[in-house]
Amino acid sequence: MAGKPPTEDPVQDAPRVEQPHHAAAGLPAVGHSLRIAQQQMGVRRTALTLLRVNQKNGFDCPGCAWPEPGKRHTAEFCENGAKAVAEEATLRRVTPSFFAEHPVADLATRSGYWLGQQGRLTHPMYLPEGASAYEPVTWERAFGIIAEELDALTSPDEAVFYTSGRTSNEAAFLYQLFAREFGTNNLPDCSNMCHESSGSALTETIGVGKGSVSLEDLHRSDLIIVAGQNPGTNHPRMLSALEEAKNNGAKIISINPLPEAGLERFKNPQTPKGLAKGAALTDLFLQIRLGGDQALFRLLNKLILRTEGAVDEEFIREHTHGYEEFATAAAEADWDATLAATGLDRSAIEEALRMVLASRRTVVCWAMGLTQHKHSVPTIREVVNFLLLRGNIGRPGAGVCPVRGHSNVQGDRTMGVFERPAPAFLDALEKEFAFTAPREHGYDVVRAIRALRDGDAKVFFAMGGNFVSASPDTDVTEAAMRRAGLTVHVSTKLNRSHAVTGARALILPTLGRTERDLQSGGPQFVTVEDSMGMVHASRGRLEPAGPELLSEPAIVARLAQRVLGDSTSTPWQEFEKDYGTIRDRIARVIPGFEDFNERVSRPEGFALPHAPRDERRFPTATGKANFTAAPVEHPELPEGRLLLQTLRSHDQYNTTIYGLDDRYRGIKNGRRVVLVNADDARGLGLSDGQYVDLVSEWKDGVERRAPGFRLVHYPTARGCAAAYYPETNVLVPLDATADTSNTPASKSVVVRLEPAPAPA
Ligand SMILES: Nc1nc2c(c(=O)[nH]1)N[C@H]1C(S)=C(S)[C@@H](COP(=O)(O)OP(=O)(O)OC[C@H]3O[C@@H](n4cnc5c(=O)[nH]c(N)nc54)[C@H](O)[C@@H]3O)O[C@H]1N2
Ligand SMILES: Nc1nc2c(c(=O)[nH]1)N[C@H]1C(S)=C(S)[C@@H](COP(=O)(O)OP(=O)(O)OC[C@H]3O[C@@H](n4cnc5c(=O)[nH]c(N)nc54)[C@H](O)[C@@H]3O)O[C@H]1N2
Ligand SMILES: [Mo]
Repeated sequence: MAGKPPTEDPVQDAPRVEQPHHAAAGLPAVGHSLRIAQQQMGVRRTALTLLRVNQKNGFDCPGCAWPEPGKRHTAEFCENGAKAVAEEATLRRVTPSFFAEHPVADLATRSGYWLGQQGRLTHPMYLPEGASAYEPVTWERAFGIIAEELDALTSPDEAVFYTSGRTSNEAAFLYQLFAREFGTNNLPDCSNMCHESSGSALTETIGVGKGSVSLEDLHRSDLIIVAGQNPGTNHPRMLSALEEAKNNGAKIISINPLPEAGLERFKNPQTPKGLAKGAALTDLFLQIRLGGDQALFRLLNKLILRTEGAVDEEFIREHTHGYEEFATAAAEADWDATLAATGLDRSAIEEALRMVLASRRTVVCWAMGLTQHKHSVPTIREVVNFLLLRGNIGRPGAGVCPVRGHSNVQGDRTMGVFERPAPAFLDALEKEFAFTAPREHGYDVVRAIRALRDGDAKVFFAMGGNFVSASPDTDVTEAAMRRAGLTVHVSTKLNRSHAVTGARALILPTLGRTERDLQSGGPQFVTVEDSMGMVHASRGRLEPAGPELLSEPAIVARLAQRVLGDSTSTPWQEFEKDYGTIRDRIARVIPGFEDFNERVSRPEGFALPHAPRDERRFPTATGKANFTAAPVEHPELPEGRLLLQTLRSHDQYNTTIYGLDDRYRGIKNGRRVVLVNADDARGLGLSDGQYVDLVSEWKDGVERRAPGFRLVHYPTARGCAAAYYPETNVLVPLDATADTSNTPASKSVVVRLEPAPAPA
C-alpha cells in the first residue's frame, strides 16, 4: 500500500544536526530510496517501475542528464533517480474536489513540500478572474481561453513561453515552432538559470556550447577535475564513472568550498567491494572560497606557461587564436592575490600543478558552483584556457564536461528552445514550414520577469517547471506574475506557480516520462539528449495518472491549431498522431539529426556530432579555439558579512522537495539551516544551534530577508555560508546576474546574519 499524503502544513521544520558523512551511496542509499518510493507507489509498482529506468527498452530517468553506460546494470538508477521516479509514478491524485477544498489563497500558504506531496494532477483546471478556487474545465475551453488572451495582445512579444528541461525533443520542437509561428522568440528556459554561462563561454571559445567528452573519455582520462559540483547528490551515477576512471589509474581533484561526501568516498552498491568499504575518490581536495575559481585557474595557467615543455605548442599553433595576448595577461597572475581570492594554501596549489603536469589527458567537470556567479562566463573561459594550453580538447580522454541538470535540458536547446536563436536555425525553420520567423531576440528568464513586472508581458505560459519558486527575488517575481492577464502551467504535479497566478490561470495536466503515450496513430515514444550529446528513445509503460491527461506534444499541437487557425500550414494533427512525423521534420531542420527515426530505433541511440571533439574543428568567429584574457575577478566581502551560496539538499529535485533530510551533510528533519564555518560564527558572535535571519545586501538598498534559519557549524571555506534553494531565492536580487549569460548569481549573495528568536 502507498502512504497517504500529509494533511498538515507547514510541516514542522525542526532541524537536527549530526556529523556530516564522508562517503556516498551504498546500501543505506538504496534502502532510503525504496522507502520513499514505496510510500508513493506501493511495493509492486515500485519494483516494476524502477527496473525500467534507463534500460534500453525503458524510459529515461526523469532525474538528471547523466548518460547511460553501454553495459547496463539491472538497476541502472540511483537513489535520487528512484525518488524522481517515485514522485512521478505516485498513486496519489490531485482531483477537482481537491481544488474545491483548497482555494488558491489556501494553496498559497502551503509549503512547496506539501504541495508536491499531494500527488499527480488529473484534470485541466481553470481559475476565472476574481474566483477564489480553480474549477474543472474542458481542454477545448482551456485552449479557447489561451487563444482569447493571445489574440488580445498588442504584439506577440507580450507573451512569454517558458520551458523546464524535462520536455522531450518532440514536444520542445513543436513548442518553439508554435511560439515562432505565433510571432515571438520569448522562449526563456531553466537553462537561463543553470548552464547558460557554460553555453556562453563554450560557444565563444570552442564554437559549440556543449561538453566535449563522452563517458568513454572520462573512463580513459588521467586527471579529472570536479569543480563546483556535488555529484553524490545531484548526479549519483557519475560516481560510478569516477570510480571506473580511478580503477584505470586516473587521479581526481575536487574544487569546492564544501567537503561533499560523494566526492570523498563512494560505496558502489553494484559491486561487492563497493558495498563493503567503498573507494576513496578525491586525491586532492581544494577547499576554495566561493567565486575563487577564475583566480585559481589563472594562476595554474601562469605556472603551466612557465614550465618548460608543458604547453602543447603544436596544438596551439594549429588550432588556437589569441595565445600571445592570453600569455601576457596570465603572466600577471600573482600568488598573494590568488591565495586571498581562493583561501587556499600555496602548497595545495603546487600539488595541483604537479598533478596537472603529470596528466596527458585531463577532463574538467563542473556544474552550478561555476555557472551561478557574476563572473561565471570568464571563469569557464579560464577553464577552457587551462585545457587548451595542454591540448586537452579534441583528444580522447580529455575535454570540457559541463554536467547538465534536467534530463533533457540540453535537448530542448538543440531543438531551438532559446530566446536568441541562430539565424541559420531560423532560416531552416522558415524553409521547412513556410512562415516568417521573428528575428528579434526574446526575453530570457530575468528579462521575462522584468517584462511581467513592468506590464510589457501579459501572458505567461510554462511547459513544465516551477517558475515562481525557481526564479530569483521571490517577492519581485511573485508580484510580476500576479500582474499577468493569464498564467498557464503544463504540469505533472502541483507547485507554488499554480498558487501565484495572473488574473486568470490554467493548469494543464500532462503525462510524465514513466507513462504510456497512446495516440490515434498508435503507441508513441519520445527522445532525449543527455549531457554528453547522446540521443535516445524513452518509452513509458505505466498507466497514465488519469484518462484526461494529454501528452506535451498533443497539448502544443492542439493549442497551435486553436491559436494559429488558418494562418498555419503546419500539419499539427499529423504531429499529434504520429511523433515519427515530428522527427522527420527535426531531421530536416537540425544538423546532426539526419535519418533521425532510423538511428533512434537503435537501442543505444546515437551521438550528435561535436566538431571540436570529433575533428578538432572549432566553428568560432576566428575558425580556431579562442584563448581569452578577461581580468580576474572575485566577489568582494564587506566586514562582518558572509558570502552565501544557495544549493540543493539530498532530498530535493530543484523546487520539488522529497523529504526534509540532507543525509550526507548530517542534517535531519529541516531545511531552514545555514551552514557557517565555526570560526566565522564565533567572529560574528554567533553559535551553533542559534537562530538567525539572513539579510541580503545589494547595491539597490532594498532589504531582502529570509527569516528563522538554524545556524549549523560546518566545515565550509572561511567567509562562505550555504543554505538551501528555493527557500533562499528571496535573497537573490533580480539584477544580480552573471555578465554575458545573465544567469542569476545564486552562488554569491552577500548576507548579514541577524540573531532571531528560536521557533516556539
Ligand atoms: N537529486 C537531485 N539531482 C539533481 C538536481 C536536484 O535538485 N536533485 N538538480 C538538477 C539540476 S537542474 C542541476 S543544474 C544539477 C545541479 O548540480 P550541482 O551543481 O551539483 O548542484 P548544487 O546543489 O547547486 O551544488 C553546487 C556545488 O558547487 C559548490 N560550489 C558552490 N559555489 C562554488 C564556487 O564558487 N566554486 C566551486 N569550486 N564550487 C562551488 C557547492 O558547494 C556544491 O557542491 O543537478 C541536477 N540533478
Ligand atoms: N537560488 C537558486 N535558484 C535556482 C538554482 C539554484 O541553484 N539556486 N538552480 C537553478 C536551476 S539549475 C534550475 S534548472 C532551475 C529549475 O527550474 P524549473 O525547471 O522551473 O523547476 P523544477 O523544480 O525542476 O520544476 C518542477 C515542476 O516541474 C513539473 N514537472 C515535472 N515533470 C514534468 C514533466 O514531465 N512535464 C511537465 N510539463 N512538467 C513536469 C512539476 O509540476 C514540478 O512541480 O532553478 C534555478 N534556480
Ligand atoms: Mo539546472
